[in-house]
Amino acid sequence: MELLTSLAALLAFAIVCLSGCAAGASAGPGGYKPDFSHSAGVIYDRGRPIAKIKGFRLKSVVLAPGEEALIEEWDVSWRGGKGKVTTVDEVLVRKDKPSALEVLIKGHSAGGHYSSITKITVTYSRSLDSYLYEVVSTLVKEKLLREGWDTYSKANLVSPPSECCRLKFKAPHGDKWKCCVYRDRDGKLVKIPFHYLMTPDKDRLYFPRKDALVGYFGDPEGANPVVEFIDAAGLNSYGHISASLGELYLGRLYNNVLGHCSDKLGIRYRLCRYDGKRSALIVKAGRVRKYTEEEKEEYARPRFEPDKTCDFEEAIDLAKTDRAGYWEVFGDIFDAEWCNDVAHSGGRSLKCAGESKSSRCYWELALHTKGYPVLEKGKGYRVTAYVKTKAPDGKGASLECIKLKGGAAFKSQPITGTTGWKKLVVDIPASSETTGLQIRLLHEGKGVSYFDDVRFAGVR
Ligand SMILES: [Ca+2]
Repeated sequence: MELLTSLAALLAFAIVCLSGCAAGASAGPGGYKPDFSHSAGVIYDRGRPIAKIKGFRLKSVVLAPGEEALIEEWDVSWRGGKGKVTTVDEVLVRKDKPSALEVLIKGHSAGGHYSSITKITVTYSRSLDSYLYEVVSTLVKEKLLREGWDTYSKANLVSPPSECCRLKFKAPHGDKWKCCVYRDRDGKLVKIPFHYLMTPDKDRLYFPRKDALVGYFGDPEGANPVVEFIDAAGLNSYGHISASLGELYLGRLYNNVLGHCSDKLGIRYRLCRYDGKRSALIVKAGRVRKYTEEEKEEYARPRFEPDKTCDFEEAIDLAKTDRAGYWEVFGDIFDAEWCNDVAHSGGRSLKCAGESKSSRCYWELALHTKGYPVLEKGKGYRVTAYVKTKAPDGKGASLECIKLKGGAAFKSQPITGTTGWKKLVVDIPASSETTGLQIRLLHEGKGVSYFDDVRFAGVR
């Protein structure tokens, strides 16, 4: 409870200067000296906007003087669960001197079961050459956790919020950074490569209570956003990281099924950015999770790159940053597999099968990977694939391509009956605008289809 007492003291006396402020104040002659100001919900440094305050959110957050915003959206509310703090009671901004600015946001949950006070102190660190957004945030249980006494069921439980911070990064899908790194409970740096699969290395990551960090690293220009934990009282924190989608969540661990928590929870952390040198050391020291053979099999996905013939020989590399697209199966999924003994090229292909005339299953290029082909404006395209079928009954095997804008669908002539390898062709006429393309390898009916060597190419 020590931290909570000190948090209360900090808030009660509205102490402006935390450790970050000390770093800013120590900037000597020749060092950067910030001049923070505030007007109409915007925080400025030397007249340049560095963050916009919208309720519990800070938007377009700049992490170092003169840089572009790295954070698109930073939500400092206690989020998730029925007890989430959604109503803003008060937003106060104060500045006692040019080197520090303080934002105080008070709020409560619907029904008033929980209240929160979040204080963000903005300073500048000369040693990091970064702004420091230091956060002290408390959650207080105001009343009984049940909505009523008459029914004593889990449905009435007003569960405490599960998260206390969410960061959405500006660069979409982690394009700017090589990996995410965090410090685990043993004090070791763990590296999470960026690919688009939601793998176990990205979920429920446990932090030590103090001196933890989590960030996106490896930007050659040295703009690496980092959260440094100072203390987390009662949180048993874990970070729920959704690294591949360019978002980072800081959450707390549920204590038990009843969702009880202490009367007060508190967290203290700061958001800053590390330069290229510091970031490179962290990337080097980080170790990637070792997958078991079972996990490797479970998460294996055939990879796809628009400028190569897709021969279904290789999977997404879980141990490295791999931004290639991949294929997933839909429909009657239990009848589909990545096949190791039938192939048009190499040794592998994708198999779809059906048990009845109405069966339908297909492999589709997963759109959320952003690894799909793009149709340029004014240019025609041809998509081809090879298929081998044992399809005695039903519509057969085909290749289907769907434009992401407008949804126009183009389907090849279906292949029915039992055949050797045949080529499927889809011609896509020139578009009036640039758009992505969804590709499906479709099997309809009773029987089996094998697909291989998908090719996407522009035509004159
Ligand atoms: Ca192959």
